[in-house]
Amino acid sequence: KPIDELTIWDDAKAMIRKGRAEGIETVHERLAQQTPHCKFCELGTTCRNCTMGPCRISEKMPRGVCGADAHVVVARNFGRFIAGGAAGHSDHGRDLIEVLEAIVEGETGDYRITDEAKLRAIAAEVGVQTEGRAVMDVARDVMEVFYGDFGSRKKEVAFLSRVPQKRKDIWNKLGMTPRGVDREIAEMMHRTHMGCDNDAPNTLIHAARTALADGWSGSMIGTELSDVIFGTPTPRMSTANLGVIKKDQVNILVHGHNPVVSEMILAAAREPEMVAKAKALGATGINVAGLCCTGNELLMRQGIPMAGNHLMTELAIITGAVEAIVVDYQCIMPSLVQISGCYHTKFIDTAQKARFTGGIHFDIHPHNALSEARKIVEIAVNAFAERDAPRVDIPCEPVEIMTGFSNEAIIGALGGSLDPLVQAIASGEIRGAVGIVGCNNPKFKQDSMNVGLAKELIKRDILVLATGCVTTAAGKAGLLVPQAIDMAGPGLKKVCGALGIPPVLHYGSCVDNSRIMQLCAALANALGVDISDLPVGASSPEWYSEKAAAIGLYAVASGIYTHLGHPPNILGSTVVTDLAVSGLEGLVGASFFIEPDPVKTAEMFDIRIRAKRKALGL
Ligand code: BF8
Repeated sequence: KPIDELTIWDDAKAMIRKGRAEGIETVHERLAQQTPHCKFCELGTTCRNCTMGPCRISEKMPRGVCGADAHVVVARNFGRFIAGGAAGHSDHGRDLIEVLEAIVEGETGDYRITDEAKLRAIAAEVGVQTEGRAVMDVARDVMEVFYGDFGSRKKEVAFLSRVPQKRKDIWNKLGMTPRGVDREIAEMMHRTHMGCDNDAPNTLIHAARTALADGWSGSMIGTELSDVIFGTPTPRMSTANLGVIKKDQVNILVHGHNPVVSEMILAAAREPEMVAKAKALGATGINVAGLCCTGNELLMRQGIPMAGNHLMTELAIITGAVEAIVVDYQCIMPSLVQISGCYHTKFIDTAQKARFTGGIHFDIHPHNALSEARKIVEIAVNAFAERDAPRVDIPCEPVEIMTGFSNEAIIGALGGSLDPLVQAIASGEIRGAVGIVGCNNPKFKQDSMNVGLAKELIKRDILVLATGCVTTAAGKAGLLVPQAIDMAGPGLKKVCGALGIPPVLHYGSCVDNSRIMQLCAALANALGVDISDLPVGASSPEWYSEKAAAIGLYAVASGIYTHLGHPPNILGSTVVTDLAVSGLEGLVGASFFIEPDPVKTAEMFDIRIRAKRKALGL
């Protein structure tokens, strides 16, 4: 494809061009090699769950060797897809519980409880006594409650305390109430073993329950404990695009998802002795910049600059100015090892569960995190001396962005309660809100949908909350600064202008979609309605990952009308597809819709929001 069709960004185009000139293969070349894809796999009608197969279902061969039809096969595949996403987010959440345990047990001096007030607030929500108790005692009990969420002994996960009763009643009736994170994921694997759940709708109900365990437990625990340990985000300014990589500095990119390691890298890079070492080698300092969601985590809490989203990760290295890329897990293309090898860049992996052949491995745990982080930063500093200066090309100047919109920060800005927001929605100045979340996918012109949809929605006085890889897209497009109100409709312009905030709010990483769920639940509770009654929506325009599918499904199951820019691999089953795009509406009060055009998508949200407002009497 011509480069202009691959991305909307000049910095990306420049680096794709440079990569091609230097003979470096990226995701775009590999997609071309893999196209056309297997039609059976695209439709979801291949089954590899046993060795009587593998089977492919078609009109000519309507049943697999075991007798499963297309509906069963598609539902099984989709169920496992969701389980993969829920497992990723939730295992991330578990890692935060383990850090909390290390703090409580005195096994680490590198991490601490930074936001005690938030810890106590969460404790109260999940039924832990707080009054008159020492912080470590409260933390220990919270830890036990959250570990319990991963087990099999509960009827429902702890944060269902946040969910409106009407929604919980729906889940109970449908058998969709999430009981335990690991339990739902394991049961999904069990149900999709040959000879178990051979009724597609029944499998999908459990897929929704598995996704809900992610959204209302695994991810939510990840967000909330990250705030407790590293601080609850507050609004601050930062910068984004490849211009955040600095020619005269030691550049370290942190990539992945969990702040547990990247926070330590940042702390080590800020130590004066480390900066002095960098200066001794001729650099002016050490620059830690973010990619993807671990970038979002550090952007939200520490304001580090964002080098890029998913499709920028390879391109960032092609600048030739990256000394080290330090990764934890998820969304890290294995190709980054090869591309790093084309430069002086050190590729460093840090998690036993996410190792990369050819990477430098550090086994990081709560008890050794900062000392290992120092070694990593030292490797990066020393690599500065190996940089090949003539190959360095940083293609642009960074743009400003505003970040740090936690619910606590929003409520603070509103004067202590959600009432002003409720009033702005009631008056129609803010007609509704849509969370735009998720990824890049090389099948889309990079960020064309992410940015296009955000612009269309704010024009219509619909507030946008951005997380994950949409963040950098919105930021690069100038949507994450207060001046972006000039692109918004009159009502949104007035409200955001008065508060000094952008019409597109950065709400965090992908696990932080739990912040959006919490906000929706709080709004519904404030109005005495269900989440499905609110004038809100969710969208993942350029999604690619299992995690994004899990997010979409927990949003729908929570009652939020949800857009996807392209369908999951379910079109081989009319039962599954019909349920996803219409049948779920009758069950949970929301469904998916698939639409590749941003203007048409905005129109669909507009219609939905109008209907919801009318039903609320607004
Ligand atoms: O969890 S948005 S490409 S980085 S999956 Fe991955 Fe998608 Fe980016 Fe964050 Ni979320």
